[in-house]
Amino acid sequence: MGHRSRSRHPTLFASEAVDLPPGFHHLPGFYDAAGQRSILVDIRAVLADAPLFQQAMPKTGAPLSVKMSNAGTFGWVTDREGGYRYQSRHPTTGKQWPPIPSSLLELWKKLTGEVIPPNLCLINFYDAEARLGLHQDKGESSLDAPVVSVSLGDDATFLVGGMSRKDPVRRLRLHSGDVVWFGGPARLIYHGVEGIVPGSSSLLTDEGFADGGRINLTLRRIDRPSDEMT
Ligand SMILES: O=C(O)CCC(=O)C(=O)O
Ligand SMILES: [Mn+2]
Repeated sequence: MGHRSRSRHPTLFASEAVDLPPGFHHLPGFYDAAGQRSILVDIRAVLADAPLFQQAMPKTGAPLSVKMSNAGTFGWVTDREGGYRYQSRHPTTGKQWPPIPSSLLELWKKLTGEVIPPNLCLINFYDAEARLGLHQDKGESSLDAPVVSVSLGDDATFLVGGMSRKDPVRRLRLHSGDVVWFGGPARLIYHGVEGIVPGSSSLLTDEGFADGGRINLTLRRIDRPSDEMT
């Protein structure tokens, strides 16, 4: 296999991305069609209790293009006044987040071998215009525990960077049913979502999510006693 020359942002898709960083795992097709539907049933129940909501950037209040919700003891929330934070309640309903579905707790254990379960499941919904800029999963999330993420619905172009924001970025095409997880030396890797490929999967529309799009579920562990929560 010849080496292709590397531009600043080389385009590499899953089958070519043989040199993912140590600690970064991409499991294409981890869930088959039935497995994907089953997870979506669980997520639909979570969203019925904790609907997707509009996040906003700290200070500017600029809206995030990705709509979000959460399950677990903590949820990730951001708005102009409060900035990025983890909190126990949904910002618009005021209710505690529903529990993380057991299917996802099992996934976490199976993949990572971690004894302590995740206590946050961020639910990201991407429509045709949504994207997520390069970032590290930092804040109060535990650096000892990995991050596990499940893709459902339309394909996404996932960006895998390095430990510095300036490091070259490679593009990884994520399909419905793929799982990505990263920990150890890759725990603080820069990553993001450049965009989705609208209409590339019928999973969400088949399951009654009228607008199609992509759902991503991100499991993390937050190291903070729950009695300190807002
Ligand atoms: O949507 C994805 O695949 C990644 C989501 C992500 O990085 C995050 O929520 O922190
Ligand atoms: Mn992330």
